[in-house]
Amino acid sequence: MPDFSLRWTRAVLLCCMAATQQVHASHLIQVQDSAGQPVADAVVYAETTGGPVVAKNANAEIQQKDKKFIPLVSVVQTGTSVSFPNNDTVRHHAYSFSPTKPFELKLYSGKPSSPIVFDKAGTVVIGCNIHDQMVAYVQVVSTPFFAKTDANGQAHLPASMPAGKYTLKTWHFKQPNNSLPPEQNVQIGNDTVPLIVKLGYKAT
Ligand SMILES: [Cu+2]
Repeated sequence: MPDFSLRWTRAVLLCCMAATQQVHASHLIQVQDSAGQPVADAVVYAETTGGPVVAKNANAEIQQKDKKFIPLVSVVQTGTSVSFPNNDTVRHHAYSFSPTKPFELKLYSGKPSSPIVFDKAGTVVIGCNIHDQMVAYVQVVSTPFFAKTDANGQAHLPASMPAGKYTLKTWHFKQPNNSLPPEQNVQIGNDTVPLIVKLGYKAT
């Protein structure tokens, strides 16, 4: 009997290892806050030494529904056009004072005629002039390799991302004011270890 149980354990271990390798777990990022809690809606992005990359013809959307901006957090590459369709029956007035992209979409219903182009990297905080509780965040990044964490604090960088050295940055809307996203040098490859990012502040 002891012999059997040992063999069984080994079989399970081998099985799990094989499954992990198939998903290229090194593209998986796990974000935790200073208390060790998984952080949802964190933006992770990997920059290369090649310098900024601007997106061509990229589009995104931040809708207004039930007096909320959806999604709360977006990550887009520099050069992306973002439309702001109003799917409420009340009118909204979206604006930002953020130096990265100040803009104003004056009181409107339906879809504003032209999108807003986010042409500079940085953080854009968006509000509504009519509804004070409405807020959205856009993190504009100059790399195509980005992702946002799910409810479990996990994000998958694009599987198409070439193996190599990157600077991995992590941004969250609870990041203390006037601080830069923490960064770390990482090697993206085909190894089985997920990258863990630990933020220096409490985000949950
Ligand atoms: Cu509004």
